[in-house]
Amino acid sequence: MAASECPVKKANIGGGGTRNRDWWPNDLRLNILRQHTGVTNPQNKEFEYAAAFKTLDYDAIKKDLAALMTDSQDWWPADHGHYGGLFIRMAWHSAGTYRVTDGRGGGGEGQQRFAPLNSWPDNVSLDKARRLLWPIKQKYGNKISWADLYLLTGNVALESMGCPTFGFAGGRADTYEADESVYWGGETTWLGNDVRYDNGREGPGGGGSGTIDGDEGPKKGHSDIHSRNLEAPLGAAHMGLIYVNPEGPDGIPDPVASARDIRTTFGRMAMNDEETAALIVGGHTFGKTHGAAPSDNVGPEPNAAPLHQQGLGWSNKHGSGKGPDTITSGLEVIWTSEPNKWTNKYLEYLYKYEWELTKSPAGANQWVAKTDDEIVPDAFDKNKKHKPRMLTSDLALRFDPVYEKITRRWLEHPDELHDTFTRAWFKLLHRDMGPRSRWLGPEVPKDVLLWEDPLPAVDHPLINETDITELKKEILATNVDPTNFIRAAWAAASTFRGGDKRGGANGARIRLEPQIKWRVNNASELKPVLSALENVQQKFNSSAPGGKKVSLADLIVLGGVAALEKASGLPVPFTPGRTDASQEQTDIQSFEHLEPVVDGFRNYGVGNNRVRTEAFIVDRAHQLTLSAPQLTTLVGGLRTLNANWDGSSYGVFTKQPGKLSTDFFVNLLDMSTEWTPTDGAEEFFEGKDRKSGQKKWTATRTDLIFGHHPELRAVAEVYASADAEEKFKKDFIAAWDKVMNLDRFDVK
Ligand code: HEB
Repeated sequence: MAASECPVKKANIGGGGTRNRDWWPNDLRLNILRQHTGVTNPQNKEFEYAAAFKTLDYDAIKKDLAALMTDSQDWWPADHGHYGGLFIRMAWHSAGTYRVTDGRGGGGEGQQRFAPLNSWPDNVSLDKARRLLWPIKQKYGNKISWADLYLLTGNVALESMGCPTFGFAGGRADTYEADESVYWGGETTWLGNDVRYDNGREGPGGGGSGTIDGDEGPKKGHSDIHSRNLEAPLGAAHMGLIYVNPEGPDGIPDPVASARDIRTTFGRMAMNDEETAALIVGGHTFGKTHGAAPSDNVGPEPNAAPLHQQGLGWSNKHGSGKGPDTITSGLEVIWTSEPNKWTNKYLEYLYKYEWELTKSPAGANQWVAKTDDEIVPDAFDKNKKHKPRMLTSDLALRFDPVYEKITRRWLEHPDELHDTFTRAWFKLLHRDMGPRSRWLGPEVPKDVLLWEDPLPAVDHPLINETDITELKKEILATNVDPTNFIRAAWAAASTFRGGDKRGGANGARIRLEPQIKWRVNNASELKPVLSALENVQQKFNSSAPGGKKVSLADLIVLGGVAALEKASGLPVPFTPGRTDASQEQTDIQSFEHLEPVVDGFRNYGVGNNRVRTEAFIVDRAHQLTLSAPQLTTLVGGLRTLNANWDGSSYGVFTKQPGKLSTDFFVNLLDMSTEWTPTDGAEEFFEGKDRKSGQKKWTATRTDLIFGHHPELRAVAEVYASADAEEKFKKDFIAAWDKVMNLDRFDVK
């Protein structure tokens, strides 16, 4: 980009000029650890969204939303007199960015208001949908977040068109700035996909799963649409799309190849073949697509649009620019003859007709039924009728043999389609909400679903202070090295990911498949710890009904607490109330996505030529919702506690391993030590005394980043100072306690 195109670099005011990120684009990005703070949030400090939502007149807002469906506005008239299709698409695009691979994306934060999502090519016209909702948002104010409102509106749209839903839960608090944490791909052009397929490869287990990256480094992929692999953790075939190209992979109208892309991308969203097919069939039962004329009529997206458009984008100079002249996707399809009604007509037409490739008025590939039946009503002109039409991605549901088997069954059994669709829709909208204790409102379904990672309810009195003291003594009296209790507690709790609020110590799933087998959990060390805790539990638990009991999940965390008290000499808080999930309550395949490939907190694994090792710990700290100071405290503390996954001494810069101290920081910043790499990749280092040349310490990149990165070093200096001992211990214990309780939505 020519300098003249970037006025910001030239702006001679605060924030202007060439910035650090321009000079050093590969610098470690700590900005994701300081998002959504009180500084950006306009609500009062005391504001609690859950409490506000409980005061919402739920029936009244649903009535208002139902009325809005047919209240067509001149500035954006409703197709067929009903906004249902548009609002379903809004809700689906809001939730549909979720990917199970890293738990990020999804509808949980109201991010469709912010860039890049507000301006994604796939979100054209949803700026209008959101704006249609403003009067209702304004009326109910803080009682409903935008995040909840987008999704609830999709639900009400379905209901208003004769499709009873599976339920709805509120509870998604809004954020007030763009979420910079999500990797949306490395492409620099909209709708590009060169990076994601060039670097793509299947993760362990293949078939659409995947990890952020393995330690082998990226394999060279290829762009053959029949065999290419999509880079993890991505869930979309192009930069700026929710899932796949509707015209077929890279625009090639090949329904079978389209099915392949659909399976991969919907699989990344944790949907199986049935759920995927049901979502597409159910969704495209409603509404229409918009491609009245070539897309060069369309102006810039909201984020690039002129100021006076006030956040709306894609102004369209074709005809009236709206209603029958609307240009959204550039495709021009109406799937059924009753686009405002829940019917089985999508499947009926899909199988009744043969399909012929044609072009939309905008020149895009789409399909038209080989028939003279003009049975589909025009969206605005009562005297006009059309032939049924489909997208390449729709035909995938007939021409892929697996989808075909499923959709032919539904052709005969529409009730099964309704059941699968409404359950999959509910999952789509709620997949990233975390445990049921966060689900609010009168429409929370009673059925317990495996994907919610269910936990049994507490069915016994909780342990009290006396019990806790007693149990801690019992734990420390076992023959297990206390460090191993710290490792086990950390291993259990640190599976949490803020993105979709899964994982954590509750449920004691660390003792179950797949976690018990994860290499990072070092089963040969972990198993004896768990059996020692089980012995303590058996001794404590009373068999009498209503008698005293403690869960293993509580004991795993309490073990860490007891060991940390011993190592620090200070009291460590503990909040009981966890329960133990069973293997049947644990979806093994779904939990595999939580396995760390690199975990700097435990000095596990190394990066690759795209993601350096130290970037992984920032990614993980973000999942653990930690700030940069909390990250620093925890790493320094865990090293002196000797908590590396395999007991190695990398970063254990202390003469007294196992004791909580500031030694990590003191020794890291000690100028008498000189560091040199011991391998070509510069992953491991040796610290020698500058004068004597004697070897003192060994370290990883994760350890040394705290001396290298200016902001992390600034925090490390605070903890290395002579006056820091007490502050450090307190900060460490507070951060530790935070991590132990990240999943305790039941007590927050
Ligand atoms: Fe859909 C629409 C594509 C899935 C729902 N879509 C649409 C369109 C397109 C599409 C292109 C058009 C837009 C405009 O306006 O133009 N999709 C697609 C694809 C896929 C899908 C490619 C994957 C395969 N959907 C889906 C789902 C759902 C949906 C899953 C839900 C559930 N869509 C929808 C709706 C609509 C659409 C409702 C309509 C809208 C209106 O009406 O406006």
